[in-house]
Amino acid sequence: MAENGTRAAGPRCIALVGPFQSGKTTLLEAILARTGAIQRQGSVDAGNSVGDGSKEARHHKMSVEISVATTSFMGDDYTFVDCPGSIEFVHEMRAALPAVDAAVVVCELDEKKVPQLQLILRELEEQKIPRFLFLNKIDKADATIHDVLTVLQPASRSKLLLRQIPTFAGETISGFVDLALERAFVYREHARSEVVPLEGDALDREKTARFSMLETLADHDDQLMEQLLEDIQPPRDKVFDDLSKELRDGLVCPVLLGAATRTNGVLRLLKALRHESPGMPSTAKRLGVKAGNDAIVYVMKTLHTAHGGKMSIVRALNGQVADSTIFVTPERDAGRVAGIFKLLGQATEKRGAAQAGETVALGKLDHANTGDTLTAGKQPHPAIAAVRPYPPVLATAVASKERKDDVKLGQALNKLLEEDPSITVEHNAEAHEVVLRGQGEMQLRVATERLTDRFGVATVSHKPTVGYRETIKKGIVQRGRHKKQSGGHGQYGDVVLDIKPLPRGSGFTFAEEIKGGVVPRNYIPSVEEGVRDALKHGPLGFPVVDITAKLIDGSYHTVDSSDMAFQLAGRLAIHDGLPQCHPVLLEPIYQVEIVCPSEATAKMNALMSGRRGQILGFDTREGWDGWDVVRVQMPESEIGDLIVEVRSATAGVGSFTFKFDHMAELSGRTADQIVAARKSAAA
Ligand SMILES: Nc1nc2c(ncn2[C@@H]2O[C@H](COP(=O)(O)OP(=O)(O)OP(=O)(O)O)[C@@H](O)[C@H]2O)c(=O)[nH]1
Ligand SMILES: [Mg+2]
Repeated sequence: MAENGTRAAGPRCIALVGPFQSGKTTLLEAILARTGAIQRQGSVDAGNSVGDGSKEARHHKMSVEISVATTSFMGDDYTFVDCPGSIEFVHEMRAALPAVDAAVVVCELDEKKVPQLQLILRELEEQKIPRFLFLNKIDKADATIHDVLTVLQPASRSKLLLRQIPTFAGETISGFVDLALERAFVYREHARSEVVPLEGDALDREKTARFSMLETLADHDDQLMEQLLEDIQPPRDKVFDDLSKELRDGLVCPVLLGAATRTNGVLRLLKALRHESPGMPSTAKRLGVKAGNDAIVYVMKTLHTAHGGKMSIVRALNGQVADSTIFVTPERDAGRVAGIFKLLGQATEKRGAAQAGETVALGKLDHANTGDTLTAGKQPHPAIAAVRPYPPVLATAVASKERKDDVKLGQALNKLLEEDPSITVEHNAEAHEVVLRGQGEMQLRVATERLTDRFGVATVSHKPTVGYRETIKKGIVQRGRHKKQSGGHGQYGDVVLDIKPLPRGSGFTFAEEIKGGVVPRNYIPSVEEGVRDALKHGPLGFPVVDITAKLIDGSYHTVDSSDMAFQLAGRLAIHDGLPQCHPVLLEPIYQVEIVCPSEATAKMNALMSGRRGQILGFDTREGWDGWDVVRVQMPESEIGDLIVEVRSATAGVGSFTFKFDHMAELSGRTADQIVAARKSAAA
């Protein structure tokens, strides 16, 4: 896999990323049509595109997972990884990115989408992935197109470099000039653009734009800088060399133009990828892959298909992956490959061994997970990346519609988590709930759809139970006597408890001070058991905390007393005593840390006060120019759908993390409503 001049050879893997709905899946379709992998260019709107082939993606007309398709162009294989743009599915992109050679960031000239673009570019910048911008939907653009760099530059840390400028027929864009080639093209729908003479006004504009492109390149090339200063035209090869070198080093991000729906600008994009994007050797270096004979692959995605079982979409980073290869990770055996497949979206085609650089699906690697670095042989290669999902921000409780599916639901959830590691499942034993946590409403909706469509378990969802508690404000000394005389053997247990409130966070403590054996020692644990049991549902209906109960007195009967009778006596004392102790509701308060662009900070402030939030402070966000951190304390019940509002106030980019802080007393109308709701649910 020698590098040919500056051009990389061999298979390439390219991510298509970008803000929501910018046209990534349409661009993939256009690329596949242009390179002959498909006969006709389908569309997302018509529901016949190669990407977004899953039932859920078709249904929502948006990408909800990566789509992977391999095609060939001028003798090389290219695998494109079409990533969802929605922030809720960002983990799909983040997990796939480490193994790609470069990314094409599909964007629009829309100021509102710049913060989203910034987030995505940030991810690429941090992972050091060379990137092109593809300014899509050029068919809808008008003369304001001249502002491209002014609008988009703030999103990028590296310098944007305009590679092409549009040419006009009246008000509409009819073609473009490629500034590196110095050649003018006129777009033709679904066909190659036509070369036309570069003359007149277009030539003048080309000269100016080309000069500023060269200036940008010269920032990192002194020799070019001298040539520019001395008015020497640099040779075209030199310009191309600089373009690819500076792209690969992440110093510049070239901007290309096009319209995916019309296949415009697609061939130029492919040529730029062919000439400028790095290939496996550079990517292996970036990832620190230690070359040897063993096959090394990185798992970009895990799928459970209806017919093929588990599939791991991998990029081969080194060596050759043959069928039946046994893989290991640094922690465990990953399994034996059963089938190697070429992917074209949902379509799979069995194929032979995969070489380094190729992106394929491997069948039945039972213990391989997304993000794993797998090695054939006994010496596991260290993980090339560790992409941890963002902490979840929204939760929903799910249950199988029919009891008989409970076991099946458990299995389905395991598969779901394998497919989407940015979802977590928690079993709330107290509320008998299975709580799914994830990145947003749509992701959780898609997750429940998958449970039904892919894994065959119909489910119902509801809001997860908030962890309310209750406690008491004053103490009492309370007797509990259980006495029954029903024919033969009777039941007798009698206790006196000294019940007192404890400071917040103390939980429950049981003590005893029995003198003279009025309650025999062997019954004392039963009293405690009864008390603990009664505390599970206090007078308000919630678990009781922060109290102590001390057994101070009681009596027994030599024949009729039993463990059961003393348990009941303990329960009775609590049951009768607590309502007189001024019970109060406790609600969980969380420490919430919101990150948002500074212009949204004031809105956050208002949002927080509307949700009983207490602002603790503001700060600038470290390492993030123009972003703030807002620290708030907020009740758990108010965090429920907070993310929805945070996103709508921040063009989708704001987010937060939260952790439990303390329990706080809650009284008044809100408390009454919560207690009433609990009572009616229990009835
Ligand atoms: N006018 C115009 N519309 C386009 C173009 N490319 C895509 N679209 C439309 O934009 C919408 C979104 O296209 P998609 O390809 O699904 O966008 P995406 O970036 O894959 O969306 P997500 O994956 O959900 O983020 C669709 O209605 C497309 O038809 C284009 O070049 N011009
Ligand atoms: Mg898409």
